[in-house]
Amino acid sequence: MAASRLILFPGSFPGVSSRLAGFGGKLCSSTRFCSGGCIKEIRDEGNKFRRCIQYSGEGARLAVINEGVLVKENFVSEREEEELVKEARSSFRRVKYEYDHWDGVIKGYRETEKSQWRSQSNQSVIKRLEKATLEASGGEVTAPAAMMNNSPPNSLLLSSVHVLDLAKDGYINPHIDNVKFCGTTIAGISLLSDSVMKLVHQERKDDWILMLLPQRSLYILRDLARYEYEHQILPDSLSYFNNEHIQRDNRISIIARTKPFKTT
Ligand SMILES: O=C(O)CCC(=O)C(=O)O
Repeated sequence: MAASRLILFPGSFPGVSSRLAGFGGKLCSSTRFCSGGCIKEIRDEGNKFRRCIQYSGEGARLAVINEGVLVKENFVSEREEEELVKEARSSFRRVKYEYDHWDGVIKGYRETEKSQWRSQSNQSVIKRLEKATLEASGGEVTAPAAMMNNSPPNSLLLSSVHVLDLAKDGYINPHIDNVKFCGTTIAGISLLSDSVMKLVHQERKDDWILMLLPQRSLYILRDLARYEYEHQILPDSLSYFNNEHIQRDNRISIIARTKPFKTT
């Protein structure tokens, strides 16, 4: 995301495996995760989003139960992924990976905001992403009109999506997206690599959530999970889920966000 939009709340990089030893909940079933994507669907009861989530702490449990965090596997097909990567990479031609973000939030990345996509396939994936973001942000649609941007549901979304290319050795440190630039809901597609997103409550460090983000999946972060938990994409050395190392490779994410509430 654009540098100015990130707020880093200095956090540690606690050892994931030691925390896993005592995790309080596991919503991804006991099935082993294989890089081919054999994650067993958990009890889902009509919700079309699958969850690949582990958590510890009462706040985290509530965030999970209230669907503040969701993961849906295979949101894009392999073919769609290829097209997205091709167009995303063409935006990055001759752009080098950066390792010196001004506040240290992110290492080994390049990024852009994109409002137009050339390929029809990409346009249709972005529409799906935006629809999923809007659906997930249902609370926002019903928020008091005075707090909104006074506009119909479609314009609840930021007009561009954020394309973020993380090098194999790149990672994102704990942060909360700046409320001035982003509303209640963040939705991202993960391409090229599996990864693990970790959320830690900004005050209660033993209140945490791990989200396994398989290649080609969609994740949603919203409400308290978005406002009260710092999120991060773990570097390969800390990339563990359910006691398994989830190998991190070069990863491209495409992220849609709702608009912030008006503050004046
Ligand atoms: O790459 C991602 O999916 C997460 C990006 C992120 O943390 C952010 O832009 O705030």
